[in-house]
Formats: sequence, C-alpha cells, structure tokens
Amino acid sequence: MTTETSAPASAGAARWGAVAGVASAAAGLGLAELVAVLTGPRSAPVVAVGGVVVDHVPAAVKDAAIAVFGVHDKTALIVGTVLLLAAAAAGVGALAVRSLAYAVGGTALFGVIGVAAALTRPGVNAAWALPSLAAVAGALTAGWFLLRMIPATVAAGPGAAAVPRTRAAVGEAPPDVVKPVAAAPGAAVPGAEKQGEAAAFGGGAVAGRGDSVGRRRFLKVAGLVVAGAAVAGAAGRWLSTRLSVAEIRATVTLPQPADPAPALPGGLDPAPDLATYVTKNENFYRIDTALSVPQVDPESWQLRIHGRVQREITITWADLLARPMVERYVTLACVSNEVGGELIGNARWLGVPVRDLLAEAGPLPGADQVVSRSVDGWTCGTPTDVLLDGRDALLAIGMNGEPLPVEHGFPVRMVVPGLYGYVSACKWITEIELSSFADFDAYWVPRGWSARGPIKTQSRIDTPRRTATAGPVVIAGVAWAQHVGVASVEVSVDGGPWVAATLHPSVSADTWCQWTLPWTATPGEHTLRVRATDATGAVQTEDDAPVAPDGATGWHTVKVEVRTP
Ligand SMILES: Nc1nc2c(c(=O)[nH]1)N[C@H]1C(S)=C(S)[C@@H](COP(=O)(O)O)O[C@H]1N2
Ligand SMILES: [Mo]
Repeated sequence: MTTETSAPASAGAARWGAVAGVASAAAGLGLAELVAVLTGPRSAPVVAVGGVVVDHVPAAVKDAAIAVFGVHDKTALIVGTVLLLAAAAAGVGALAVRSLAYAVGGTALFGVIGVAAALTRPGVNAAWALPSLAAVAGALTAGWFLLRMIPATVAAGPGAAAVPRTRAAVGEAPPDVVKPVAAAPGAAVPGAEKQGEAAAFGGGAVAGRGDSVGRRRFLKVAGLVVAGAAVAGAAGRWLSTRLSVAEIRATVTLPQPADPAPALPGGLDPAPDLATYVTKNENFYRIDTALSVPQVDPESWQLRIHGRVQREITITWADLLARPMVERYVTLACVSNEVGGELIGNARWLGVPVRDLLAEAGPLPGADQVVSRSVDGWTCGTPTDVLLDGRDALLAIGMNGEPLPVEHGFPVRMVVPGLYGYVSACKWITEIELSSFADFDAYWVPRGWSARGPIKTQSRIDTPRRTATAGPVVIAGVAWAQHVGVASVEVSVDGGPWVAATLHPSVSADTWCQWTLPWTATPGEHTLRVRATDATGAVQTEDDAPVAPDGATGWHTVKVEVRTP
C-alpha cells in the first residue's frame, strides 16, 4: 500500500485520484440511500445536510433561491449539494494519491458532517447516524480499492513514463499520443473513445501498453462503482416511496361532513386562461422547508395541545375522525407571493374547528400566540384571538374531497382563513402549544418575516398576459380580501379611467373571486392595471412593497401586445 500511495504524485496521478474520490463518494452516498430506507429518508446525508442549509442560510439567500428557482428551489439545493460534494471528493481523491491519510481524514470529515447534520434534525432518533456511517464505510472501501488500482507508473509521476510528457491538461493529449494506445491490440472494442479519455486522464504521462490496460481497468471499475452507486441510490429512493405513506393514504376514507361546504354557484370559471375558482390538488402551489416530504402514518399520529392551557390534551387519528367535521372553501396564500404571482390557491377543506379544540384545552390568560409544530420541527405562530373569533380555522384532513396530499400535510394540517400560510397553515402538524408572542418566535420570524401575517387585499390579471388579437377580448383575473370580502374590482387601460369589472360569485368572503371585463383591443401596446376594493371600502394600495416582511402590495400591471388579426 505505502509504495503506491506515498510516491511523489504527478498531475496525472492527481486526476486519477480525483476520479477515485468522486466514485468513492458516489459509492458512499448510494449505500447511505439504501440504509436510509430503514432509518427514514430524512436521515440520508444529502437530505440531512441540505436541511441544515435550508434552516441556516441567510434569509436573503433563500429568498433569492425561491425567486430564481421558484418551486424547484429544493431540487436546485440538492443538485448544488451533490455538485459541491463531488468537487470536494475529487479534491480529497487527488490528495489521497499522496497519502491514504487524506482519504481517511477527508472521508471522516464528511462523515462527521453527515452524522452531525442528521442528529440535529428535529424528530431525530439515534439510528439517523447510520446512513452517514454507512456512507463513510462505503466510501473508504471503494476508495481503498480504487486508489490501489491507479497504475503505478502514473502514480510515480511523469519521470517514470515511457513517453515524455507533452501536454498536461485534461483533454489535450495530442493525437499521436492517443493513437498508439487506441490502436493497441485489444483496443478495437466498443468504447474506443474511452481509450482516448483514458489517455487524456493520464495527461502527457501516457506510457506503454501495460499501463493503458491498467487505466482501462481502473476506469471500468470506477465506472462500475458509480453505476452500482446510482442503482443503490435509485433503489433506496424507490423503496422509500414504496414504504411511504402514499399507500396508507390511499386506504383512508374521509368521514362525511356534519356541516358541508356550500354548493358552488353557477357562473364560475367564465373565461379560459383564468385561474379556476377551485384549484385542483395537483395544481395547488406547494411551499415548505421540507427537502424530503415527511411521511406520517395516521395510526401513529398524535396531536398534543399543551403549554399555557388549563388541561393538556392529546388527540389520536381515531379521536379526530370521530369528531363532527366541517367542510369549507378557503383560499390559501403564501406571503412570498409577488404581485401577480401564482403562490395562491383555493380548495375545499374538511376538518375540525380549531376553536373547539382550543376550548377543550382552555387557553390561560396571556396565551396570545398558538404555536403549531410540524413533525419536522417547522413552526408557525397564530394569534389566539384570530383562532377564536369565529372564523372557520380548521384542523384539516381533507382537500377537495381527498385525504390531504402527502406534500400538502397528510394526515393533518391547519388552515386559517385570512392569514398567510407561514403564520397559520402548519402541515404534518403534531403539536399545538399555547404560548405568547413575547415568549416565542416561530420559524420565519428570526429570518426577517413579520410575526403577524394577515393576507393583504390583492388582485391579479390572468388574461391577457402578453399578447392579444385586436377585437373583442375578455380581461379576466382573480381578486382576494380573505375573511373581509371583495366588494369591487376595477381595471384601467393605458392609465385611463377605472372601469368596474364584473365580479363572479364566490361562496364566502374566505375565498378569492373571479372577475371579467370585456375590452375592445386595438392594435399596439397597451398597459392593463387592476385594483380591488374590499367590503369595508378600503381600496387596495398602489404602493409597491416587496414580499418581505409581511406580503407584497401594489397594483398588478401587465403590458399586452395587441396584434392585428
Ligand atoms: N410543516 C410545514 N408547514 C408549512 C410550511 C413549512 O415549511 N413546513 N410552510 C407554510 C407556508 S410558508 C405556506 S405558504 C403553506 C403552503 O401550503 P401548501 O404547500 O399546501 O400550499 O404551508 C405552510 N405550512
Ligand atoms: Mo408561505
């Protein structure tokens, strides 16, 4: 071992080492995914480390990520984490050709990071260390194996090579160096390009036939390790979904509501390209900090109501289902929704009134904040008086006639009309703690968001958005002023007078409403603006405000290019 690893390393050897490093890291992570099938997807090192990053990156970075990647911010984070890890593993591998101590030290460091990340995630148990430990074992085994395979002449440096070094950079091996290798007996096999690659990897230090065989073997084994890791990782993920609660969810039958939602009036969805009054579950926006969707089995689910209460209570799934259910349409909005944005949807929720549960526990004086906690540790804080003021705040189990989709909080979440999701709509809820705003800051508050988040009155133009054909056009959109109600919507074309749009019916003040306005479009560029007035007579503010700290404001404005037919 020592003779192979303590030799002075060449640039070529470092490159081989880098390949070994990346392949070894892949082996470790693949193995970790398999182990995480048993310990739970949130214990997998990439998800655990990613989770720590999500919880600790400066708010501005996270807001920027959401702005750039939108609902794909999680995928971007995972891809970024894997790329960073690959780069680091390549570095460790490049050093490991000098001394195995680098491999052991580097891998151990990653292991410590993985274990530390996993063990500090909310809801953890000791077994969550196992995937990261398995990753260390897998990476070290693969690394030891691969490093030993690096051809000795390469490891010994260019001086030992039979052909003098010409160009060093990857991919710059001159054809006359590559050719003899590719033309060597036995090279006329599928994958002749890999020969060139092998030569390129060796830099100028391409030696005789014996070495080219060694390189081929090394690349083949490294390739097999990466492929095996990919298969293990994919199998792990697949098994995790097989074991996910999706199958349990499919067996859940929702109880009939004792107090059903009102029937939908006629005249909804009056225009194409306009958001439907009821948002389908698969179209409903999803926002949360969960890199791996929490899998909560209703049979083991419990909700503990505690803190500043007269009587602490614990409710099981069976207890919850036995209660009379209320069904309501409620429009949920995200505080990160830009003016004109899509982070809003309207659904029919089935659940138990939160005020009934709070009444049973008996909030003590001073308990002005209700802190909801998710199984993954996320928290939100809702004003107690809002939950008790008679509005239909629900501990919901159903969404549009189905059990909650897993990513929307299965089995139980909260929904509160009139409040942004970050202060009210806790998914995968497992705890309700009566507290106070003075005593506790929920998840987003120390990250720069307001402790209180009533939804601001807004209106949005859905169509036309960019182009239109001259002639009769229907301008249409949605407007909302949850729990207050929209009284009117007006549209101004090219800065002209405000014209009242037709408001289409909505079932209650807790949902958005659709509006339409016929327009005769003339060729050229036109600017459309919209504003709503709520039921108290307050006109939506024209002042532009960003989403942070408590929701965007301003009049949605679109520029439309009208073409001649
Ligand atoms: N457990 C948990 N619940 C959560 C969040 C979260 O990050 N974790 N995000 C909240 C935010 S910011 C919003 S806007 C709503 C979004 O709910 P949806 O994904 O069902 O649309 O969920 C809320 N509930
Ligand atoms: Mo949100």
